[in-house]
Amino acid sequence: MSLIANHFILSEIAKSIRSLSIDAVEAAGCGHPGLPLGCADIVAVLYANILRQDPNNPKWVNRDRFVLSAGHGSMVLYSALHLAGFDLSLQDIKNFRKLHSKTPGHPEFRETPGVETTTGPLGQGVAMAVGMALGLKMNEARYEMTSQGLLDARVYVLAGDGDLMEGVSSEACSFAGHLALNNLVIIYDSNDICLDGPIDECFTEDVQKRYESYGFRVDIIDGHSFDDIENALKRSKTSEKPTLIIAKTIIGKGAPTVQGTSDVHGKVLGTSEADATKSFHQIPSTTPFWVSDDAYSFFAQKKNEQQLAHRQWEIAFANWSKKNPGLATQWESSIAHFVPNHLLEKLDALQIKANFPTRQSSNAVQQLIAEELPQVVVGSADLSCSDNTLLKVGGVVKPFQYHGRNIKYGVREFAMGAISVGLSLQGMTIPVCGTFFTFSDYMKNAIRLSALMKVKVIYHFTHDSVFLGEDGPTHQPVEHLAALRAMPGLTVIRPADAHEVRGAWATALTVDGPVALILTRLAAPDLSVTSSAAVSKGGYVVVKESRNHVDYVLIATGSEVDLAVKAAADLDSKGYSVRVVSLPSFELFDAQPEAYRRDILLYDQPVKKYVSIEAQSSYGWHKYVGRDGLCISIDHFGASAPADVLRKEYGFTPEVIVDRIIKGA
Ligand SMILES: Cc1ncc(C[n+]2csc(CCOP(=O)(O)OP(=O)(O)O)c2C)c(N)n1
Repeated sequence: MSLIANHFILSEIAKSIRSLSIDAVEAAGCGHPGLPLGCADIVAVLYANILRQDPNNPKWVNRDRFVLSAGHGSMVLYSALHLAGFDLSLQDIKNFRKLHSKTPGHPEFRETPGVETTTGPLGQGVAMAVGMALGLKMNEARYEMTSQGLLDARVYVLAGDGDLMEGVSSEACSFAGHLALNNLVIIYDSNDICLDGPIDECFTEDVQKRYESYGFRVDIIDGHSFDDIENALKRSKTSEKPTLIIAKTIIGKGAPTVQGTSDVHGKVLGTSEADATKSFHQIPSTTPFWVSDDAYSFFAQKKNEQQLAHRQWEIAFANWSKKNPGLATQWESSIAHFVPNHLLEKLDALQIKANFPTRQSSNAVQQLIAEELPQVVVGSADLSCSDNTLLKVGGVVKPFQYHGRNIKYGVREFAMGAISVGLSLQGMTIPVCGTFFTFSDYMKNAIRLSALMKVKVIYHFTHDSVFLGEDGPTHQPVEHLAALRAMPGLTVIRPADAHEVRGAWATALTVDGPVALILTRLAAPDLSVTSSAAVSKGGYVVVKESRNHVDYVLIATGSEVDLAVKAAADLDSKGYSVRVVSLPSFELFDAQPEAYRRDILLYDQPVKKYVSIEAQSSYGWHKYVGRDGLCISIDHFGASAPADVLRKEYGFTPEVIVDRIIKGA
């Protein structure tokens, strides 16, 4: 029989959350008191009576996840984590919003035990939670645990009006409803207020009907009634559908002059309003950062109980492991993100048809990886037959049949990105997701969150230049490589041929954090000079100069390496000495020792001209070619025409390139 907080204890917990939130925001001189004051009752019920967690082991794989999608209300989460006994001290609470604190302005993954994901960009918390819920379902099916309760954790989200207004949550919830993810519960803090004022000025749809049409079960409750909250959360456990609980709350509850208005959303209360709010909630105002002793002692007991439950799970898991040694080994390797050496060796030996476009070589590589690594799951935003992400193994993930390895996200790129981040955060999956490179813009902020959190997602972007042809400029990426290369923490790899594709995948599996593979739909001749192993260094010599001096260093990526090699041969025949460098990844190359980089790019000897050749924007290339270098690039939108016509139009032929190099402009 588990320990249940009664109304008295729940109100002591809610008071403590409000007290800590008021004082932390006052001490920081900034922050968002409105949400914590409005949602303290909901969060009290969740942490006291609903969530199955072990604060001593915040990474326990079968823990319930709580995602504060409305990340601006971070103090409600920090207060709850402190009370529940996570490693977050009162001093940490006092350091709210200070440099290097465990309590940054918005929750940040890896900074605070118990914070499941970084949130703040509204809507994405909901979408990442969908990914976590899907990850739990997929792994429960993969490890045949459906009837055993060993991976039956649930995902709870607290979302505000802003989250539900954002398109990404609509995409993700439409998808969650389709897949019947009944382990997902979204609590909607429906307080009728957003940052700029009342929501009836901008958001008047019927949310209940919308979510019902997605396939959710919807409850409407009083978000300040402990019974309503608890009953709705309990009802969600028996639903065959995901649940939306519309909780009617008062933003800034108890703040006498600002409650129920946008003035309490994101401004400090000030001393007299803070005191009056405390007095309304019967919080002693003489003790700053007051916490109820009853709340502390309830959670102290609860923590022991939670630890025991976790230990019992470990015993049951050990029994399961004995009976299922093969699956147990897979389980451990999935959690450890282990990539066996023999896979890398097999990858290196994989024979790929000559002249395959890199998107197709990549598909051949994926089949091998998927056979060896069951944790790899692949999905596409309705382009799998074109971005070449379909796996032969495993089938498609379907409602109530989650064992598939292919996820059909439909045309929902942003949600695909955020759901993939959630899949990765669940901890047992390496998600791969694909679309045309130009639509990476739709996913951009999800990619950014994966980079910020350093979580592994492999983005599979194809149709990587204007030379995709007739679809025209809407589909032709131009500024996209520069934009992704500018993102800290993301490794961008644009391989030139099948050898480099193999190397790109080996790196994608082993390097820390997210990776974007940039691939072409055009035939990529087997250059035979490129190398799988060298990709991990980001750049290497593919054609060595034929004389003792060097006139030109040509640096190219992807499909333009072939062009560079051809141009170099022509220049050589005209008496010039030329080196060609393939540079599939700026990030990997920049991480090499300086001596290596100087050696590859010949920075210590006189070179007449450095030339970059890449069918995208020149932005960023001058760091390699220098101010006087020549960038053969596409710095304008493309056009609808066959690829060969565009090549001539934009001067991407060996003849024009050679001519420009000799002229130096
Ligand atoms: C994508 C995104 N756009 C804008 C913001 C800035 N912002 C933070 S909170 C907020 C208002 C959200 O309103 P609501 O969800 O109702 O929160 P409440 O006022 O109830 O706290 C806005 C616009 C953001 N964090 N993320």
